[in-house]
Parts: sequence; structure tokens; C-alpha cells
Amino acid sequence: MSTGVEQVKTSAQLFERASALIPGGVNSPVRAFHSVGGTPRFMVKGEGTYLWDADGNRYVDLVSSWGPMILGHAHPKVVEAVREAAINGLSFGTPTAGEVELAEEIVNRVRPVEQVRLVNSGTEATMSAIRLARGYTGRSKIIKFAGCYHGHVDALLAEAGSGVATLGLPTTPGVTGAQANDTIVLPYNDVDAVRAAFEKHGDTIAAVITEAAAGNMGAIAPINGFNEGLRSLTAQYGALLIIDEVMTGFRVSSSGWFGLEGVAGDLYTFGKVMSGGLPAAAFGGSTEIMSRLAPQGPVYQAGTLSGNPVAVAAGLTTLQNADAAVYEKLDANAHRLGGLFTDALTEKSVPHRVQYAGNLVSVFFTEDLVTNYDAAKKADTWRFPAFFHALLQRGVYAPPSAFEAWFVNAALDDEAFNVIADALPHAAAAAAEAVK
Ligand code: HOZ
Repeated sequence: MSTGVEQVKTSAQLFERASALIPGGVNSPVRAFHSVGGTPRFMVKGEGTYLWDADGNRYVDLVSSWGPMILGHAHPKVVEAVREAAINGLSFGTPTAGEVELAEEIVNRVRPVEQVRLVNSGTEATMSAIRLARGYTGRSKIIKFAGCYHGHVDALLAEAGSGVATLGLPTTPGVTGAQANDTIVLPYNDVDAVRAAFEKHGDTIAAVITEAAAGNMGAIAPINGFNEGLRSLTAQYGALLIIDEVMTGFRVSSSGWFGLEGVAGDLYTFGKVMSGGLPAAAFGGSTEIMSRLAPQGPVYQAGTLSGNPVAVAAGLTTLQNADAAVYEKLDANAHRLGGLFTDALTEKSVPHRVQYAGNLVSVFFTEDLVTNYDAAKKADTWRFPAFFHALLQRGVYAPPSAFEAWFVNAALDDEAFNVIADALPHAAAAAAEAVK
């Protein structure tokens, strides 16, 4: 029934309303389009590989909700599992059978993980893993890498990637001096810097935390020996190695980056794919370390919505449907996308380098191999807004930041690739014509 009041419904109108009510008009900064300009698109529907915005436009989605939607949007089996779970109740604040199944699914896929605890977001997972590492070792300092992002945990925001990089913030007010002093920030892919830090501070370092492969300063895979180097230095000095697989976990292989590289961490963090698109995440490790958590041990960590039955149903069903064919498709789609970038940008003589971290993809506007945050910042990031908007105008939704990876899904098909292939020459031309 009509209320007689015209409903506000375009992205521009919604953004105006949102900006009065929500800081920056968004609930997570990168979405605000700050570094690319223009109006964020308010999405109303996702199905398969497509998104539709409030203005009636359809987009091929190359963000996939920043990773979770490996099967594509509104996958019928996931939607059905969520519906069934919801009918039985949205939240109990008690244990449920689904949590046990999801824990088993994770433990069976990632060998170094013997126990997991479910939480609600990647931020919560890394925050809890850091606390556990400190509680387990009795030490305070953490090593993290510039350009890596582990959610908005106080101790981990220094020189962080993702939105912090997108907005060009060196760090953030609100983090105390004590928290900042306990964080040692080192260049990614530089094992000598890690060795030097251990030589200086060895007996006070609780943990090294690293993205299994970096994806928050663009896609930057660890160079040969980097993760192994972290493994042996942490073991030598009695610190823990925390491997953040929030983005790579269950995306780049059925057992994440661990499945590709085989370097064992002491603690892992997961999110995104294992949540099926609902708020769920996890951290895990050996029984010996995990048993230090309350109620077995003294390190406290808790959550009313942790292991929420609806989120668990979405995550479990996503993992159960992510078979070998899905992973083959994700890898093939990532390389097909990267190939299209190369063709279009080469044709327009735009200096570029397409990089992969498993099936995470990035295009850097530089010819040099990008192995760390400094190199990522030195690329011609000023070409990105023009590239992004030319794609958006032609129905391709890319990450609205030069510092974010592109996430393909398995639902990308020839029709969607035709849309991308038609849009890319225009985007490459726009990047070529962009001025600093
Ligand atoms: N931090 C996310 C990407 N690495 C973006 C989250 C969002 O805006 O949804």
C-alpha cells in the first residue's frame, strides 16, 4: 500500500541521507569512494556474479563482499541453509550442533589447527589471537608488517593496509602510546628486518602476525622463504607465529594459503569464506595453545553472538559446496581477469603489473614487481580513480581503492567476462589519459 510519501531510493539520495546519520555515510571507510571520488553505490540485490544498485544498474561484481562470496551471491543452497536455520531460531546463547560441524570442517582442512573458537569478525579473531599469544608467552610486543591489515585492532593499525592505506593515514588517534610501543612495524617480505628485531627485542616479543599472503596493499604474495623465515625465527625465540588467513582462508585453496605453501603457524585467523557472507570468523591453533582460553585456561574471550546458528549455517554450507571444481574456477577466473588487464593496459601503453596471491588479483600501475607497502605506494595510484570509474560506468564493480585486492567468484561466466572485456579498453584509455 502506498504511503503517499515518495521513497528516497537513488544511491545519491541514500548517500545524502546516510551522510547525516552515519560518519562519512558508510559503516566501513573504503566503501565511501573517498580515494576514487563520486557517490558510493547502494546495492539492493546480488545474484550469482552480479550486483544491482538502487539506481537500477547491474554490475559484474569483482569485490565479492571483499572475499566471502566465492560461490557467487545468493547461492541457492546457502540461502536455503540460512532459511532453515533462521526458522529454528536466530540466536540462543548456547552451544549448537552446527558450531561443532563448522569447527570440524575447519580443523580437517588446516592441519596445524586442532581447535578453533568462533567469533563474529576478522577483527575480533586477530584481537583474540593477539591476546592469547600474549597470555601464552607472558610477553607484550607484537611484530606486524607495513601494509598488512588485520582488522581495526588497536595494536595492529600502525602503517596498516586496506582503508588506512586508502585514506593515506600513517596511524590513528585513539591508539594509546603503550599499544603503539608494543607494536614493531617492519617491511613486508624482509626477513632480515625480522631477524634484527628479534636480536634486539627477542625476549619481549609475543608474536609475529602476518597475512598468509598480503591482500590489503594490493595482492602481494610472500617471496620464497619469507613465511618459512618467520616460522623459524619465531620458533628460535619462543614467540608465536600468527598467520592471518581471513582473506586467503578457504579461498585460495580448500585449506587456504596453508594448502598452497604448507608453512605451519601457531595460531590462525579466519573469516570471510567460512562465514558464507554473514558475520562469523574464527581463530585456532594447537590444543596446547588454545586450551589457555577460558573456561579451560585464564585468557578471557567471549561473545553472545559467537557461533550464531544462522551465520554458522551460511559458512558451513559455503564450505561444503566449495569443491575442487569451485577452486579450479576461482583460479581460472583470476587469471582470465588478469590476462584481460594485461591486454587492455598493454594496448594503451599504460605501465602496469598484474600480481596474484593465489586467486587474489591486483593491477599496480608500475612496471616493477611490488613486494612491499613502500613499492605499492610508489606506483601511479593516481591513475586508479579514472580506471575504476570507467569500469563502473560500464557495469563492472571493482574495489574502490588502489590498495585493495580484487576478489573473483566462481559464478563469473563468459557473459560476465564479455562485460569486463568490453569495459577494460575504456578503463585502460582513462588510466592512460589520467593526470597526476
Ligand atoms: N577492510 C575491507 C577490505 N580489506 C573492507 C571492508 C568493507 O568496507 O566492507
